[in-house]
Amino acid sequence: MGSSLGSSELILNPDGSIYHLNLLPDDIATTIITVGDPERVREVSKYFDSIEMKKSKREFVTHTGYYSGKRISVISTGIGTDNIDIVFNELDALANIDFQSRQIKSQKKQLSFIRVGTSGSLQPDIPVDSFLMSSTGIGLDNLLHFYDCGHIKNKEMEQALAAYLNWSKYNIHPYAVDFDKDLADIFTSNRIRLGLTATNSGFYGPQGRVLRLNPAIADFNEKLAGFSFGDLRITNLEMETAAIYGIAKLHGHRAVSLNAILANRATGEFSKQGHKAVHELIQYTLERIAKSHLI
Ligand code: R1P
Repeated sequence: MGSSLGSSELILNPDGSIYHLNLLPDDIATTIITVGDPERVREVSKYFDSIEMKKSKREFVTHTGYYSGKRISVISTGIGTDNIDIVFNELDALANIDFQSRQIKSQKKQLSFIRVGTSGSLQPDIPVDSFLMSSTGIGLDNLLHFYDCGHIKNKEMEQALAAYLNWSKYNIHPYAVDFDKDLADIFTSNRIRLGLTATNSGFYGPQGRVLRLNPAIADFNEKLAGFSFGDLRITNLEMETAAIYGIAKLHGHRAVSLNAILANRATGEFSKQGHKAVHELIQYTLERIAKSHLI
């Protein structure tokens, strides 16, 4: 028997639910769609054949139901890798920690995470409203540096990135984590391209946007766009994927990130029908899950 987790380590609400997500272990399915926007949760669950559970707290809205015989949870993470740390640690706790004994279960449950998010392209030839699956998440934030994670990273890519970017003088130490290939196979088709997705900790300066503040790195997006690894380029920039890949893999879960490209940062274009593109990606995701081995 391992030692039990203390009450400031594993924080439970008075009803026994996990601290931020406000969920009980039975509330979640093993297939979990994550979205950034809390409003997008019902845009996913409106396609479900039945909804068994709806709960929320802060920006974390969760619906669980059935689509074509598959039990699916959809949860909003809000924006950013700091929220990913909370959501993914708490979802793992719901699956793999016994809340009565406060001990880690000996038999682990593996969850499958599918991010359905939005993103900006860094390459002029990747148009707005297209779909992109992230084969690797490249973290420019620092979340994964707080975990013992050497064994799950794509070290070859990390080394190539560090040498190419040479951004340690800005305290940027990129980490690279790959998608789960088996899970990705479910979503692979000629409708969705593959790319390397950079994840950063902000929307403006950390994505090369200049409103009134001067950037520390003037050619930030162009430099990212110039990196290639084999056939793959850094294609897009958003705020969650690398952290999702990292925290999911560290827990032994599977993750894939699907992006609707709403902006093209290289051409300056922004989608005029972003809502439609996101809806099509939601439908694509659900149809692929329906036809898959996921339960
Ligand atoms: C920024 O507007 C947000 O949109 C993107 C970014 O990753 C960030 O969370 O994704 P979502 O639309 O999934 O939130």
